Amino acid sequence: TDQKGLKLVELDEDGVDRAFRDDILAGLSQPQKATPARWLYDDAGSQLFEDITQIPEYYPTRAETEILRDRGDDFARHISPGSAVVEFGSGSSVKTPLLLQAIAPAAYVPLDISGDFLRASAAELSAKFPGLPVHPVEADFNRLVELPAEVRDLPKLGFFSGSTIGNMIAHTAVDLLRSMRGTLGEGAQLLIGMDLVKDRETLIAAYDDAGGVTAEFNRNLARRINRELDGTIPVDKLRHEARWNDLHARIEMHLVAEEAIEFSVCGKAFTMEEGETIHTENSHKFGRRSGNMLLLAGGWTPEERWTDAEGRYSVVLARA
Ligand code: AVI
Repeated sequence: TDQKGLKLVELDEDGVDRAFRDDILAGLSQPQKATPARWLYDDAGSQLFEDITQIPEYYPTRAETEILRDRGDDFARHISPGSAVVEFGSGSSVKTPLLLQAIAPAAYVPLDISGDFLRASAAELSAKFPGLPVHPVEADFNRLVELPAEVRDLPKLGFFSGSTIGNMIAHTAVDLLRSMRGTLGEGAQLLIGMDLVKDRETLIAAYDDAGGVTAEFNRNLARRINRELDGTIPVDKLRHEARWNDLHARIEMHLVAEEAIEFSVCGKAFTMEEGETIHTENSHKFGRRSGNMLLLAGGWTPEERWTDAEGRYSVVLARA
């Protein structure tokens, strides 16, 4: 559920999601066609992402879960007792309980823009932790969020898992970190998952699995454009590609035209030459220093850091 809630839907007369249409038309009009990653997560895309978290090559979910499972004692030692856990996103049914179990918080506050996911996962957690006050807040956490009065005087622990921060370019990530700081207040702590730079083969395999699930996840965007924006993209002529961009330390997902194609979206004509791509996602990977630098730029001082046994993934504790 890491980022699928991040959409504010405003429909025009034809029932078209305006923000989606504007982003896609603008993105396809650039010399390097590029679309914001958030549009990958319609219902089908969200399900495909859930499937990705289970595939053998996609290590981040398993590595992060391992850390959350094994480092409970460390969390309990370093996180202020009696904190309110404020989760950015609706929470995962596996990872969130591991954290809550480890630190026995005073309250749990999931923040999500999608009320349905939010209520469903809040209900699930309430059932799992009967004594824990749960206060879901329907809000866009990219902006300042007013926390419920019940938790205002408690120490705060922000929780942002899944390395979703890696899907943002640095200035967007810094904006989000600063908003989180504003929402949680000075002195708050943040527990954040950050995927690590590693050998190219492991990274490419994680984003181009042999079973083709990630390819379907990527191509689903083109299908969604065809369905929702009256598009004529020949999806079968677009090949999924995962690229390592070393300058930016990120995996990029692209849809590559296998031959020259023409199509329209909302009545607007587009062409792609053979080999031309639509850049659909960035997934930045961090080193210890680059991860720390990003947090510092966002107003958070790193305090502790844990990695999985294979050193593929990190969970960082920082303080505002
Ligand atoms: C949600 N996000 C952290 C995933 C990632 O690893 O960047 C999205 C993803 N894209 C392809 N595979 C997974």
